[in-house]
Amino acid sequence: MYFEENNPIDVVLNDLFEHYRANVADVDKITKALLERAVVKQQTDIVNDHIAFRTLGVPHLGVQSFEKIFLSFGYKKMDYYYFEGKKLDAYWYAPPSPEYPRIFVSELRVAELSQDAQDIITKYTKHITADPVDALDLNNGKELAAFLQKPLWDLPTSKEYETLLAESEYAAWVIYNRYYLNHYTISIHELKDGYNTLEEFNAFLESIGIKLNTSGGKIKTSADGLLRQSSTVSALYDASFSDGQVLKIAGSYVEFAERSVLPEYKELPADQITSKHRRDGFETNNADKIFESTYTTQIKQ
Ligand code: OOG
Ligand code: NI
Repeated sequence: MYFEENNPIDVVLNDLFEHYRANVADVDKITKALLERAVVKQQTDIVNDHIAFRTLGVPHLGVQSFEKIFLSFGYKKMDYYYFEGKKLDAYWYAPPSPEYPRIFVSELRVAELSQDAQDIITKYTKHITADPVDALDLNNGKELAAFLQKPLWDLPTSKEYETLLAESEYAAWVIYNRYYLNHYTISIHELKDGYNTLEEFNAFLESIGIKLNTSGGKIKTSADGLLRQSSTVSALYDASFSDGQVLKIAGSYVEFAERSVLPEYKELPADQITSKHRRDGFETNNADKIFESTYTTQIKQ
């Protein structure tokens, strides 16, 4: 939850978060435990480092369509990341002011998949012949929020889902989950002593029964050592397919980020440190492992 004002960015972020917490049980589980232990006084004291979305690289969809919503809120497109093994491109977007979360948007390189996988994705997306975001009133927060919950294509069959899953877990995730918020991220460095390092926070999470992503180790560390991230593993949800089959599939997860103070601000007193003094952006090698929070290889462990 963010702010009370009625501007589009707040309406959209609030609505995304409400759907996300209703779907991902770990969100309320973690929040409740933080409140009980008086780590925070209220839910809104938890700082949201960033949120993430996944898209398909086909005409009229993908980053260049999706980003229009957030660019209209004053977000600024920042660095590009490439994930060779997973066939993904991604960008991050800096918020219009520091109280809003960063945004991380990735896109599948659909043209690099097998013909079978491409055919499935094309079957469900070929009716999209104009950028759906262009039809929206970007000043209308309610309309934008509804758009982000609205499926743009039909449900696939369970067999099509399994074909995609065997080749690209990401493709399977997007074909079923669409533009669903993939995760929100708790800023660990903003919490009180005892909880503000990732080692301590992960120990807290495991003590309340949260399962962590272990790909590349529980803590993923950037080359400069200043951005450390960990994440939960998605639960499995019963998903109904167009052929009437129900499969257990991945949904969303929760991430945790610890951003250290940049070397040039090391001498600043603790009470003067704000977000601009900390490591910003993302890190390819961390992200590559965090994507796996929805992958069968992590969930089935
Ligand atoms: C995004 C994974 C990357 C990060 O913070 O580096 C990421 C995803 O799973 O869609 O969230
Ligand atoms: Ni993330």
